[in-house]
Amino acid sequence: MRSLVAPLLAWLCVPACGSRSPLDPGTEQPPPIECELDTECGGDACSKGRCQDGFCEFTPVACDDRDSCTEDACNPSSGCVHRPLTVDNDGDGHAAPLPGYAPGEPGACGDDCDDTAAAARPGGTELCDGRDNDCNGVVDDGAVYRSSKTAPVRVSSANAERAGHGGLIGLESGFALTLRERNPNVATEWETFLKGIDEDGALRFDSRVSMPNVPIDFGPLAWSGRELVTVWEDDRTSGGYEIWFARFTPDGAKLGPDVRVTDSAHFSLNPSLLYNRNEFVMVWDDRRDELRGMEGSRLYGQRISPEGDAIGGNVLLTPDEQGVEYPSLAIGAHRIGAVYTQFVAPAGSTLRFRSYDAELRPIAASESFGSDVVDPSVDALETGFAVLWENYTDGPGNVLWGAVFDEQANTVVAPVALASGASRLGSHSAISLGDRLLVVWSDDSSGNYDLYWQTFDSRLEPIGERAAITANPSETIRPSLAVSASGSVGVSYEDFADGSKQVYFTRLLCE
Ligand SMILES: [Ca+2]
Ligand SMILES: [Ca+2]
Ligand SMILES: [Ca+2]
Ligand SMILES: [Ca+2]
Repeated sequence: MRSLVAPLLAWLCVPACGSRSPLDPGTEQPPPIECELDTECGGDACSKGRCQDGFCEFTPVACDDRDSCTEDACNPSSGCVHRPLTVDNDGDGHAAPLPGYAPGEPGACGDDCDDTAAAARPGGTELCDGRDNDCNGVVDDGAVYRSSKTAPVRVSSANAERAGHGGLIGLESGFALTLRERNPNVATEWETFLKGIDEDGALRFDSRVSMPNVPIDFGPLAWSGRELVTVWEDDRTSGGYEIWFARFTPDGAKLGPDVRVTDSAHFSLNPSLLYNRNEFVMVWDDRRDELRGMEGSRLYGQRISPEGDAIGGNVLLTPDEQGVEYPSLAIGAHRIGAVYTQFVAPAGSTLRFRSYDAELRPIAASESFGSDVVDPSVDALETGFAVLWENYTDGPGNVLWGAVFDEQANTVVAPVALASGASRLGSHSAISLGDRLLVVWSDDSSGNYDLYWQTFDSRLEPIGERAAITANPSETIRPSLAVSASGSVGVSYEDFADGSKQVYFTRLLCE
């Protein structure tokens, strides 16, 4: 009986085991091994041999550990290997959840709500440190903030003719931000820097983002717990702007060369960046499809591993829409939320919210809403994704709007004015604390643009009164917010107080 098995298997394999022809020696099974004793059959740690009816029979070792959070495999020399599907990057004893799972929910294989910080883990004690230390979904539970009484610090270089800033992010020690500066002694119009500052704004490091004489734009920042990433657009290649990124240590040392994300026949612009608990996600607007008759830009995305390697290729995120720009991203409990502008005739620039899974597959989309929309942002709250935006018609509007959508893109809070009353309101930034949203914006209610801040609950109801961050005679615009490990909220912004546009830093203190 046994002698029939091997030839029978070989015959069964002809149609079933690949595309090679039956004559291809690659499809032949090894000839049966004749034996009298089990010891003649050998085998290894993954396949036990025994002698049965005069021929060796091999039985694969079952490596199923019945744990859905491990990948079962067999090593011929050492035997079964059960590799955990999730890892504990910050070493606090709790792994990050699998992509698409909320921390600690069934199937998540991890319950660390923030695997970039050992100070945040289930069972931790809440501190005023910008982290959700006890993983209850709320950052710095119950903390209140007050404006710092110390004078703002200029962050842009003393010799910069003018400067602007991109991203701001909190680190274990202080903050990092991206700036571009115009220096009269340098050939390129702009140079872009990654600067590290301490809690008081004093310079810790000053690194160039890209090589000299590559005219690049500043971009957003993300932090994996080990490395900083910034992504930007530049036109060093012919044929239009492309998306690039670079990685840095928390001390500002650049890790490897610039990495090109797009190879698009047309402009790729306005990248947004997110650390999606396990990997980086970049989304930008791209005009590559105009050459195929599509009008206007569409959104594309790219996943990047923590080590800086591409995961798959560029992904088209808005297949049914054209004329979309200015994406902003946030990570919710299960989904990535994205908001972007969409040009719709005759309404003009409207907004759309979409959710995606961890592989950037679209889950749900809102209807278009708003009119004359500019400067959209999104942050994840316990109630859903808070979308904020402004208006621009013939000039800046005078309202900062907000709305909340759930992960299925249903409206949780309909559009509501978060700030109004000035004649012009020009820019904003927000950070989520889980159950509340800290918002800073620039308006001219003092007679010129100054910065104001206010906290809103997760239904966008105001908590307390608005308060001024700046009160000076110069125009103060474009705030960015980030929270540091000391719990203070860093505010970087642009101001003309020195006679040209420069970048400054101040902070709100956590109590
Ligand atoms: Ca962890
Ligand atoms: Ca953690
Ligand atoms: Ca908490
Ligand atoms: Ca905390």
